[in-house]
Amino acid sequence: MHIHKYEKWWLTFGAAMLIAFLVIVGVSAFHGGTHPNNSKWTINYEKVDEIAPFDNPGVHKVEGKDWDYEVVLVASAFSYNPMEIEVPVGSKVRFIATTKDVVHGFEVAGTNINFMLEPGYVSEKITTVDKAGEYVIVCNEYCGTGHAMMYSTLKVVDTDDNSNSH
Ligand SMILES: [Cu+2]
Repeated sequence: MHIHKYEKWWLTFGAAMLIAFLVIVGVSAFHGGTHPNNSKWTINYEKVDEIAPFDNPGVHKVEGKDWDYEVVLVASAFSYNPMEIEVPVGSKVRFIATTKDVVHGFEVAGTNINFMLEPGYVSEKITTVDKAGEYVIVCNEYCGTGHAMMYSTLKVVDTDDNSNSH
């Protein structure tokens, strides 16, 4: 069977792109830790304020768990509660988040912390914050007229306990 030269180039290009995309997806999933949320935890989105732990949003230090801090976060048009999150560098943090109204995003810019917040579902992520700094948290799901104003801040701070560099 004769295959035209250009056809061969095109087949090679197509196969190479397929391999490249699979490598990118594989590296981001298994090395970068990018996975879809399993969304097994559901909630009545009309009663978020009354249901634990969302009746007490904020940053909570916890004992006897596999993580050091729990960040309970409630999104609603067009803000996050809490407005600002502060955790010490090196701590293991469990983010627990949901929305009271429409779909919102929760992306900590420059990290792989990035959830979609869907009404009726709780999104979770356990991660270690190992780089000090101030990160902007943005809503990356268009949620209405105030969408562009919807942001928050994650401060990963160097505390006296674990700063031994100076
Ligand atoms: Cu938004």
